Amino acid sequence: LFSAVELAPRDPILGLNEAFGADTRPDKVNLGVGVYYDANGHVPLLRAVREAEKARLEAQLPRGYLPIDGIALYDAAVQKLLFGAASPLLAERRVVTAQALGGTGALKIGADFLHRLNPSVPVAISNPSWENHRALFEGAGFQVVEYPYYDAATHGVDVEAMLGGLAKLPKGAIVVLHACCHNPTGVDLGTEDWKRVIESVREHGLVPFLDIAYQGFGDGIEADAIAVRLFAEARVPFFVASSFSKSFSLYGERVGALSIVTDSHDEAVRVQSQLKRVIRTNYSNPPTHGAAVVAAVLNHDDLRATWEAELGEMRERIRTMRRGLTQRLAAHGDFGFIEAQRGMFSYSGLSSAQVDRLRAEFGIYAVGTGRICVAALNDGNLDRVAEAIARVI
Ligand code: PLP
Ligand code: TYF
Repeated sequence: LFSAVELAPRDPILGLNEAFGADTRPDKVNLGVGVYYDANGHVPLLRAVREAEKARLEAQLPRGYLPIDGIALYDAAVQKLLFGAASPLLAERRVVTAQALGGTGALKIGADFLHRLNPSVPVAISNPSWENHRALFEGAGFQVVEYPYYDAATHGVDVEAMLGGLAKLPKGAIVVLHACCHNPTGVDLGTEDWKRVIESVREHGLVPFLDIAYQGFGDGIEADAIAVRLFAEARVPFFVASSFSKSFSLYGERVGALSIVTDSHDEAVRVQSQLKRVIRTNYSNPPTHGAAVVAAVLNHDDLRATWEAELGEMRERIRTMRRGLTQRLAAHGDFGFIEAQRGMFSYSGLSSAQVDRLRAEFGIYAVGTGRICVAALNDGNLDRVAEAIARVI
């Protein structure tokens, strides 16, 4: 049975983690995987999460199955975070939300559902995009193509090229859009750019699939939802995969959601029934703990205020590290783009050979494309990282 099975390539990012773990140098630094580390280099356990967990533990609840689409209070809280509490879409009950296994699980059930609707359309992802986007949509049976996005010369988005790429897609094509804090480049569309993208999506009959894995890491919870809010106003059907892995530091608990915006409540009821079928045949129903914690925090004023403050601290710390790296590299060129980029990542411009040298000579791990996770920098490693980068460029 297995004699002809070939060895699969390692995930380029998660594979780096394994190499980092095996490195015995005490001053090694992992700028590879997209995880937020605190000032002491640890993955934080947020105070809001700790308090909600304590209450849950004390309540000694039974462990029955959840509904197929998860905890209703959680799904409702996700909707308010994404669309805004006062959104007419929610009042009109046009949004279907299902708890999912992280942002990845949300993308996957969305992809499976879309494939049942129309398997022959292509899925367009940004060039470049998160490594898993292509593999995930190909795995769901779609052909995956790219639309232009990053402009290395300006360290920004080439909006004209992007719009040109979207205009070439066939009607019904699915367009995966990073709603904020683009992974891997750290460069986002501005509000006016989003409006043009939405016009193009409408004009060419495309199906937008927003991926929002870093809400709160750019400018704030509300500000980072701008793309979702603009699409909501545009009266087009769209998908949103959201994740609390980063914003609640709950990576391993697999807490995310898929939201589908439909034209009417009647449509929403039918879409929900089909989405539940997709979920049932994948994993039956989602796990309880992470979503229960998130729901408790989001639905409790004090806990929510604590979480918002903690998320703000994470956002600010990343900004401070961006500024610090830009300043330390100033003698070697204009690295102002690192400070201007948003979210956890920066496309540093380092070549694959320079990244190799960083790892071999300095024990500093980055993705081969030059992506660095700024959220892994701290006062203890910033000087060393800046000096090493200066040496290899
Ligand atoms: N989408 C993007 C753009 C990401 O960077 C990530 C990161 O992990 C995900 C989705 C998946 O999130 P999760 O870990 O919740 O599955
Ligand atoms: O881009 C990152 O580093 C994060 C974590 O297959 C990640 O999104 C990376 C690869 C992967 C799953 C998660």
